[in-house]
Amino acid sequence: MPRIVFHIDMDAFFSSIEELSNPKLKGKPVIVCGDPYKRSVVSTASYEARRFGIKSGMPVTLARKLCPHGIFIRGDAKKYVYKSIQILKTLREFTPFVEPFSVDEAFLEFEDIDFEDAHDIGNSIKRRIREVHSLTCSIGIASNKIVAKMASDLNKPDGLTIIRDGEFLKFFSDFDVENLWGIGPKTSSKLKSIGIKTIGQLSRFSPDHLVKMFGEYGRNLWFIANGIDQSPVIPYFIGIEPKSIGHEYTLPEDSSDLKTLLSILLRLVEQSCRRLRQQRYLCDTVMVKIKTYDFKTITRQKKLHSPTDRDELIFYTARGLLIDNLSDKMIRLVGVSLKGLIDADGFKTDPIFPSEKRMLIITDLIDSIRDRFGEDSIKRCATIIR
Ligand code: TTP
Ligand code: MG
Repeated sequence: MPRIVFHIDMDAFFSSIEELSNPKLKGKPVIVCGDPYKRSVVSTASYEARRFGIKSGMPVTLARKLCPHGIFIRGDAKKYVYKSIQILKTLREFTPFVEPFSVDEAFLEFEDIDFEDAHDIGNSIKRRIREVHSLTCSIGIASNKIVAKMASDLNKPDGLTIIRDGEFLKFFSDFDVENLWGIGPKTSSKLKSIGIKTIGQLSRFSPDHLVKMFGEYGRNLWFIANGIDQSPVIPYFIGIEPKSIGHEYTLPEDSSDLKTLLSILLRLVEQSCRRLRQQRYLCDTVMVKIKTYDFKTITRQKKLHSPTDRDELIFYTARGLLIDNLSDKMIRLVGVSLKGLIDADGFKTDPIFPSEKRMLIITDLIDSIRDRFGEDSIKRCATIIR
């Protein structure tokens, strides 16, 4: 029997969890965002709020205009990740082949079942998630990941969509190419420039021609447009290694004041390094992200002399990257990402120079004060913006 793949996507995940914590929110236009009183963006919105045009990624100021009676809630990542892990446990009751895909998505794979069985299993999963977690999800079922993923989006919320072999184009032929999973705005506009607007048109286009245009990726495009995909479902759960650790910050007001920007950068470095140490990693590359007032983003990275988890060393590199890449444009957002993570255990060496020793003692002290009294209990003067 061919394999059958399920894609599970929770409905309005963050806002549904908020409704669980406060049942009075049920049926109301709930909008989960960063700090609702500062300049932040919408993470997600309940389906009631979406009727007013609220979308993920939209600035909160615009969301307030579209939905003035909306209930704006500051998101709580820890709560959502906790729930996400609990849901994965429930999914594992059905098969060990569960691949967590994002905070609210997972792929499941079954062998030795047909689409009739898959339909029943899909309904059982929905029932079980409702029973255990009081949440709804949408499920797509197909014989591969790409088609299952696209199917789960077809009947949201609380949907169950099965796309059997050979039916992909029946469902998606008239969809815009940009709806194909994995296709970004650049690829879709390049396709449109040669007259390929729909998935159906792309599926009929010559794969060789696509290879000429896009290299080997062109052949993939053709496969995807025909609903062909052989990527495996990779089950994993514990010990997921992060690829990077980072933080970013949208300024309350655009600024080009170097002191302010460096102060923000230092705080971001501190936050990132603290997570690095908590998770017992060192990093060997620092990346800085700068978004200017006109939403143009640049990222620049630099490899360190040796792997570290020390605020000062990482800030020194991050500061250089920031200063070298500032123009006269006002800045909207600054971000820091620490990459090339390696296990700190077994790599760390004791500092030789007194200045290094001092740095180590101070960082450890700050960490222990924060562990005991909270993240904001102690601050470097340089991170306080006046
Ligand atoms: P999604 O599954 O894309 O959205 P959703 O679960 O809220 O709604 P849907 O019913 O359409 O699936 O993303 C899952 C969560 O990830 C979402 O609840 C909030 C978060 N998220 C962001 O924080 N920013 C974003 O831009 C997006 C798309 C999601
Ligand atoms: Mg979702």
